[in-house]
Amino acid sequence: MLKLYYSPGACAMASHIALEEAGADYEIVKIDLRARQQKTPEYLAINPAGVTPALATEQGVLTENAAILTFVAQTHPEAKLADTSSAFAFARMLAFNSFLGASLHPAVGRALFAKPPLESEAKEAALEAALVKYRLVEDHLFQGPWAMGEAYTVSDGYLSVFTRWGRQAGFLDKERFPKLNDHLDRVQARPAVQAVLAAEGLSAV
Ligand SMILES: N[C@@H](CCC(=O)N[C@@H](CS)C(=O)NCC(=O)O)C(=O)O
Repeated sequence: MLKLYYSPGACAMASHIALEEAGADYEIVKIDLRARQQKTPEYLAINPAGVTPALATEQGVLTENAAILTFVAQTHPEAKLADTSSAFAFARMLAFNSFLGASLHPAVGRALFAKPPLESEAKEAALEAALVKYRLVEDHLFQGPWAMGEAYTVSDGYLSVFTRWGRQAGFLDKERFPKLNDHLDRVQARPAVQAVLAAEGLSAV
């Protein structure tokens, strides 16, 4: 059975949503980031990077949401969580997921979770940088009605992690980011996502 190491509401929720949407046989193990459980020798033996998510599989441990999402989509083709109709369509989804992991996530993470927290001008600059990334998704990368077009894919759950953070922090204005807000509402309404929220002890935002 697959085992997902996650922290509630953190980026591992993308992998959690994918597993649930796929109907995968999996269990979850909570890692308390505030208690620094991600830095314990036990967890570092699973993921030496000391971050969540990590997915223990029969072949070994996978880290990085972008890789876990690809693995889940490819090992559960019946769930149709990725467009595999052409190399281009599949690569375009990887490009979107890579942008989320390598560009949007670090920008939003810096604005919201920098330690020590950013102050005044540095905080404003970080927020502005995060908004530039959200704007890129809203105006260019998001295809609609789902992130990658007509069909729901693993990219949708991944994107929703960061739009949840933005909405919770009060900077994902509905008038400035109508597509992202509508998308988040539709993702959070999905039965699989509601099951994930309940399992992580969270509510829709
Ligand atoms: N690129 C990685 C990022 C993983 C990551 O930064 N996870 C955060 C939670 S969103 C974490 O575990 N942080 C704990 C720490 O840095 O100590 C991925 O997408 O899997």
